[in-house]
Amino acid sequence: MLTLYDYWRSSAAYRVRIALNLKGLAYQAVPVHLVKDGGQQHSADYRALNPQGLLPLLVDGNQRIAQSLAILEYLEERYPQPALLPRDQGQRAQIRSIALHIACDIHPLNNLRVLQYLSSELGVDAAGKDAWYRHWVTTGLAAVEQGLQQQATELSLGERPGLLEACLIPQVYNARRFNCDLHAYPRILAVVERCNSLPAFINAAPEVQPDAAVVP
Ligand SMILES: N[C@@H](CCC(=O)N[C@@H](CS)C(=O)NCC(=O)O)C(=O)O
Repeated sequence: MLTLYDYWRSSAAYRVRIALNLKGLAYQAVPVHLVKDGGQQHSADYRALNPQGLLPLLVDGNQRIAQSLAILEYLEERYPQPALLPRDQGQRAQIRSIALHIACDIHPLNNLRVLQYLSSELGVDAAGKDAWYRHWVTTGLAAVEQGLQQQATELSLGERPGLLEACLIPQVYNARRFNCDLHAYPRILAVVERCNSLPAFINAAPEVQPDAAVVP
């Protein structure tokens, strides 16, 4: 049985939940509350498992893997079918390029600890933090929109979503949570609408996770 250290609102963990569902892999979720108790990701117990102090963390037998993109690539190699990436090398590189843009260039700028640092250490007020958030998310999604326009099909695997959508849908969920205006990104919105009607995405959505009842 696979074990995922998870938090309902973690978009990086949400990527992994989608990928596990797309592959039809059963897993046990262990909730780590990112806010309660000052953030359970900082606890000694969790740090012993993942010194990075971030979610998600996947455990598969004696493998313990942090970093969502490393986890997605591991799942793809270990459980190849159904695939999250196309066979064509060039297409694979294009998809990784967009996924890495989301995971390395957009998401880190709006991560919880970065937002907390802005307010607690640099004295940025709530409006300033929201402006920061929206600036980096919309700038980043503009590049994603252009990348998607160059794709021959709406979904990255033709009729199926894969690794690209596993990264994109959580990022858009975050953007909506912070009221970012997404009207300039029709291709992204079309992909989100299609994916959010599929069971793999419906079942990975933050609001339906068992720990979602525990606020905030
Ligand atoms: N690059 C990492 C990012 C992981 C990450 O930032 N996770 C967030 C949740 S989405 C987290 O654990 N934040 C805790 C914190 O900021 O203290 C990945 O893709 O897994």
